Amino acid sequence: MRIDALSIFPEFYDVLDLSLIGRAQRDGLVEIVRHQLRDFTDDKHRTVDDTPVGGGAGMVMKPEPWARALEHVLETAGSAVEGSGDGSRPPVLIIPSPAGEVFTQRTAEELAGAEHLVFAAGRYEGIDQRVAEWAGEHFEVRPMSIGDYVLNGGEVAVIAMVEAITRLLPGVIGNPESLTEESHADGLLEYPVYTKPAVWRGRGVPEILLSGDHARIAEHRRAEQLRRTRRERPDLYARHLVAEEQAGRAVR
Ligand code: 6GU
Repeated sequence: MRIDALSIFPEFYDVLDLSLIGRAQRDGLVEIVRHQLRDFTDDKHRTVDDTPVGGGAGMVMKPEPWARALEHVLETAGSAVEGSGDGSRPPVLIIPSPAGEVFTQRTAEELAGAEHLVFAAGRYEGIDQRVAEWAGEHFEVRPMSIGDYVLNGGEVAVIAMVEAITRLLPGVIGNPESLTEESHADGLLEYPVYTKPAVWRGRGVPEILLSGDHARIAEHRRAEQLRRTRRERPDLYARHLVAEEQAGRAVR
């Protein structure tokens, strides 16, 4: 997979060189190319923002540097991305925005199947709307939010999305079983986990986990998943009940 990440603060993306994603890059499983948006300006002050047309607070990102930066990505990635050039899918352009579609585990799974992702992190009050319209001629454009709160810019959201997507790529995570057992993999939250010692500061682990009875342990964990999801995420729990009913399974 090829990822291009654009920003006026590309240094934010340095954290992607750490830990599992850092190793995935060194192993050639994913190539992450960072770009400084200001390199695509042509004035002395490398200006990327301007006042909003129609008035209002704050500043808006000018369209031309974004178009030039994205054209540069299309040119440089054209040869680097497998199967690009003719007949293949256009790159996906993800524009982080609190006004976007909410990014979920399902989105991460979908995007993990893409060949080429481009992340355009804006600052200020956002990017001139015409950039997304223009980009639709060259990219599959996806405005994306990572939740119902406001960040100062898209960079932290890009890091979250890149991590959620790349950890799903084959070979990034050593034990792929951990992907199927984790929260959200099956629409439920993960069960609580424990390690040794069996009693710590007067608190024991659930007795059944020490029994060696794998069927009963699985049953216990499933019940814990349901209990936790019902308590912490009634929205997910309601969806789960509907899905179980539709699958014709009895619901406790
Ligand atoms: Cl993707 N960007 C910004 N600036 N704020 C956000 C967000 C994205 N998702 C939630 N809040």
